Amino acid sequence: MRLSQYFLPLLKETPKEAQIASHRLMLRAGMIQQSSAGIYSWLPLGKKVLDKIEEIVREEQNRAGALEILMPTIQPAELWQESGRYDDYGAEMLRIRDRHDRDMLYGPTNEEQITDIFRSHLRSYKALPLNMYHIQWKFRDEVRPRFGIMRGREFLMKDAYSFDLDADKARVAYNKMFVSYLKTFARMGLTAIPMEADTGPIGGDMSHEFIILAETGESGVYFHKDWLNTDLITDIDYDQDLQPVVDKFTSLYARADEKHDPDNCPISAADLMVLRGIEIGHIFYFGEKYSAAMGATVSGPDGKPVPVHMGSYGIGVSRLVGGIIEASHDDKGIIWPDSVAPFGAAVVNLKPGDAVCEAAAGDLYEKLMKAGLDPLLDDRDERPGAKLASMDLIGIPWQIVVGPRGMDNGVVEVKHRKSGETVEISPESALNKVLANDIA
Ligand code: P5A
Repeated sequence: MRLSQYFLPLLKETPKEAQIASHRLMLRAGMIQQSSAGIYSWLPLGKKVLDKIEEIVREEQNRAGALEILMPTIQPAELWQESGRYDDYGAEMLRIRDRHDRDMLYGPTNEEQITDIFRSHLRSYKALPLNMYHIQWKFRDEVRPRFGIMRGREFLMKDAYSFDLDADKARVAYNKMFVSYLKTFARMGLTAIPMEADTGPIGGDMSHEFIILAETGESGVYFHKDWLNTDLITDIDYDQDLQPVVDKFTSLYARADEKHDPDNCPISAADLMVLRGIEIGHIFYFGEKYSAAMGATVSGPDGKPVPVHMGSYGIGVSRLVGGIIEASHDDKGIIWPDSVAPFGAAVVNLKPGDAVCEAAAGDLYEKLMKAGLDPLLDDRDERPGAKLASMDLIGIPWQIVVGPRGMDNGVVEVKHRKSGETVEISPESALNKVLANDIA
């Protein structure tokens, strides 16, 4: 992408309304624009990152055996009256009436909708296990939308729903999602700690929140200090018994604040960390709560109908954009992990119009593009300092800077955003270094 042909409305001033780094940086980097309280447009750079995160989530859901579907944003009130949540959900639910005076709502979550799909088609335990998910916008009329997309009113969620014959089998489904979440977040460079949590309006008796640590996080968290040295999950065989893996992760103390009882804490004060964090995912087992209320039954091996056991599993896809920035930035701007970076590399031409610089920058840009790195070419007519600062701000992992002085000596400058490493080498060596992701 040539920056001169892109839409990247960078802000020079720090926006006053933004209280935390991720919100500030997303506005300054031209990623989002507020439409109304807690509701945002995603501009090209922001949309690119959002899509990359969504794709990692999708790949890992598919790998764990979940099937992608797409349910609507607008749901009929009847379904929620059946489950009893239409009244319970209160003012957080955006209620709508259509032209036929039918009560509708903008979905804050989809347990009822998926239960309705299940009961319309499935009658036998032989169709189980089944796990279906979608990645869809939600609306919750939050009392205090804040921190930009972090606590929005409209936000993108991945929500999966599992169906099993009994509690033991539902546990297998829960474990698959538990482990796949650790893998999903690790791919984004995040260490997410699963914490025992309350179930709130979703219901049920078992749940874990996945929390990344951040000073500006909204959740208080209590956990064993060894969590800070836990290995990230890499490869998983979903056909094996995952209980030992889950046990390994849950044996180490970790509680969301509402579940932590200081008088009955099993670990010593010396081992206990008390910090703040951001909830990026939340999984629930609620058994027959919705299936019993809505008549989602299957005939078991003995032919008798039983309500299916269900769980639901959420990831805050749009919140993750902010979460990753909170976890990875410095005073110059964002530092994207490679896996979600909007562009793999930037070529900065310090002197557009100069034949030598243009040829060298253009050549590097073409080669990076051919290699599939999705590069950004900064060909704007701007001060060199401003160009370099904006590349740091938008956090591209590699920058190759082409300037007239370097070209006189046959060199360009290569900078690695995260390590700060800077070297002057030939354009060819620069290309090889970036393609090899060769950090000194
Ligand atoms: C699980 C999937 C649920 O809604 N039903 C379907 C269950 N869980 S949850 O914890 O309420 O939400 C799941 C994740 O969505 C993100 N999230 C938000 N992101 C941005 N703004 C919000 N207002 C918001 N509310 C929830 C969180 O990451 C949460 O873990």
